[in-house]
Amino acid sequence: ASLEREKTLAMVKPDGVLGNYTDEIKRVILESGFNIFKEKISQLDEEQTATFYAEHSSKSFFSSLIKYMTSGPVLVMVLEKENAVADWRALIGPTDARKAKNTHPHSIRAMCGLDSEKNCVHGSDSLQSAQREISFFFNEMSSDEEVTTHDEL
Ligand code: DGI
Repeated sequence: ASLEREKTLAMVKPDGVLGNYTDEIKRVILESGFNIFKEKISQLDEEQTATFYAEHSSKSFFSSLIKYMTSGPVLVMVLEKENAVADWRALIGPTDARKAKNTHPHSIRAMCGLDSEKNCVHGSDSLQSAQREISFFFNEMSSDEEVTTHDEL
């Protein structure tokens, strides 16, 4: 019987890419049973970031978040696995990387994050968010290069 596969959007944020954490993060992803269905490098601009994080537009940290997210390239990936959305969220750990280091020492944010903003990675928080975020990166911005598609393992 084939298992129901779910897709989620994962991102290595600029601090993770610049800190050379990409290979280690991909190793953890594959060891945790995810298939990397699609991936590409992208450089977000301010407008794209504001759209991606629209739900936070009224927050005090919004302008700082946009500055951070546009500070360098990101690696976006569509991960595929049974229960992918919840399992990827569990693997990355809490939003605040300082908390992650205390309570989830084996999480990805504990490994490469710094604080509640520079937290190294992103993961969709629901199936609905995953669908929106996947189409944001892989449909609307499909003019980006370096898209690769992998067969299921
Ligand atoms: O889904 P998450 O990324 O875990 O967390 P979220 O949806 O609450 O916030 C989205 C991003 O916004 C988060 O990854 C980093 C930034 N952020 C969240 N809370 C804070 C924050 N940035 C700052 N400076 N301060 C915050 O309290």
